[in-house]
Amino acid sequence: MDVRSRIGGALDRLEPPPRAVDWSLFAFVVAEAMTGLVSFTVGVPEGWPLFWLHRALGIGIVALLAWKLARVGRRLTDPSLWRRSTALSVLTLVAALGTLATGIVWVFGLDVRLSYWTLLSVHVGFGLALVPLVAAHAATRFRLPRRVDFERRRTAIRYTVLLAAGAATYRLQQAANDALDTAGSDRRFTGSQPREGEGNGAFPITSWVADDPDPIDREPYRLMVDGLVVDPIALNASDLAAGHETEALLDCTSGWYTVQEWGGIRVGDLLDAAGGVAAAGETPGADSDREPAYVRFTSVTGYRWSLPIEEAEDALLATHVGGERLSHGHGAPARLVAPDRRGFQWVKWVTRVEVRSEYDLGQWVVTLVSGFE
Ligand SMILES: Nc1nc2c(c(=O)[nH]1)N[C@H]1C(S)=C(S)[C@@H](COP(=O)(O)O)O[C@H]1N2
Ligand SMILES: [Mo]
Repeated sequence: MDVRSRIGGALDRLEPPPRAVDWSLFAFVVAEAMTGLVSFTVGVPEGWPLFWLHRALGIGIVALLAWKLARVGRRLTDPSLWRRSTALSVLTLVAALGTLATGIVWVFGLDVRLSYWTLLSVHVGFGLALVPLVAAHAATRFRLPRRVDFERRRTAIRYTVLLAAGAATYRLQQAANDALDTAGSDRRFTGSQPREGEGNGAFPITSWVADDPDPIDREPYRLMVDGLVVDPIALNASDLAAGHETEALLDCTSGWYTVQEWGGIRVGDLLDAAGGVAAAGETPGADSDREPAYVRFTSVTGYRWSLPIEEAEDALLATHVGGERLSHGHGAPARLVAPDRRGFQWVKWVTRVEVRSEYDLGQWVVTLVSGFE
């Protein structure tokens, strides 16, 4: 047997039965949406396996889609086979190809922009559209999976090989990036591309969804420090420039990162200025038995995020970047600098710092809708 037919034979053995291909595509797309969304919250290098899983699954989808198209492609190309559901199939295919293509181009480090969207944002858009499309598409030709399609040992081997081949392909791609010295080789483990330079002009101004407040006047500006603290206070803009400096990496989920020197006040010092965190029983009033656990940072727009107290104390409320006073777009007079957290958690235009006892579930919604009328 020559090498060609050997590889062909191996590929044939790897190919799941038709119904299993369909169900696997559905499961892989759902898994991609989940790993993709969860990866948005990961900023520490130990989180790398999640990103690798996302890439391996994506390459798995390429293989599954190739098998599927080899089987049913004629239903799309031969007009006599068109049915009402064909339009949906085509739409689903377009979304799938769009997601795959943007993902693949992204790993090569190409920095194409569609207006102010990075290719990674377009990838996310296609991916989010793909989930309901795949679900609707599956519903038009629903067939329950059968036990014979997922015979245990073969299934386990098949999917292990598929994912391992996906991871190996990604590893090869990285080697190609390094060898060809493409921009892709400078990417972080999160996939983000570097933005070099220092200060306000060195990195983009990014609002997560719709936040776009008017510039804040420094004179009337006050920062409230309250909640479970001993002596709630209001500080003005110059109180905040307390001369603490820290280098930290901002990694935005739209696919870029930058390392900057941030200046401002340590949040721990800020809480000390308010008499310190009040232990349970120390605050007057009805909620005196609350145990302080989180510090919540709220923007003038309502956008907000909380950090566990210990982490918050070491975070910075920044007034400066790269030695310059923060520009309005980057969050003046003060923005949160939360090392190891993804960019969307670095609240800009902070007007309130509040010690709380409870986890703030609402922040997940508020960051998506703040800024809308
Ligand atoms: N109030 C507020 N803070 C915000 C955002 C926002 O939309 N509103 N966007 C976040 C996102 S998604 C990122 S990546 C960083 C970007 O900071 P930059 O605009 O200074 O680059 O700010 C974060 N802070
Ligand atoms: Mo972001």
